[in-house]
Amino acid sequence: MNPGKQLVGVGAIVMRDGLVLLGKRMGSHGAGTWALPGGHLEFGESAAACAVREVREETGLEIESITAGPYTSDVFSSEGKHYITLFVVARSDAGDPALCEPEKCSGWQWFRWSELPSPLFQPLATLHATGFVPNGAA
Ligand code: 8DG
Ligand code: MG
Repeated sequence: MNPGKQLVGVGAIVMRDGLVLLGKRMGSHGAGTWALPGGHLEFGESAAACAVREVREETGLEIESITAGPYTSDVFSSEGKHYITLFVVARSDAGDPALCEPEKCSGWQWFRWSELPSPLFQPLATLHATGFVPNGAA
């Protein structure tokens, strides 16, 4: 067991024209998988504020109409990590996503929720498998 190692992450489901924004992870656990923009919830931070901050840091995009989504619980056994992921759903209406952290992400792309690429980062795969569909998804 790994007491005290459970962490909270936020995954931002950023929608535009019915599509959702994903980036391919590099250099950390889940390397090579497609993930939502997101990251660790900081002390005292709301999930919505974390989503705004992480999306801005990672893509340069601004998000709005932020609503709370479901959460998932995922154990990454080989890394000994256990994450609770809080998902938020938001919209981004303008601008192209920039590769602000090229050492962490190899590229951003828009996908239909019904045609997500593979492999998916585990928390997103878990969420997708529940049948959850974000509002406004094509
Ligand atoms: P930070 O430490 O700067 O806050 O995070 P980061 O540098 O953006 O690292 P990250 O690996 O992108 O995210 C931190 C953790 O958040 C990641 O190790 C696992 C967790 N996380 C989830 N779900 C999701 C998700 O859907 N997307 C992203 N990007 N991270 C997630 O638990
Ligand atoms: Mg991140």
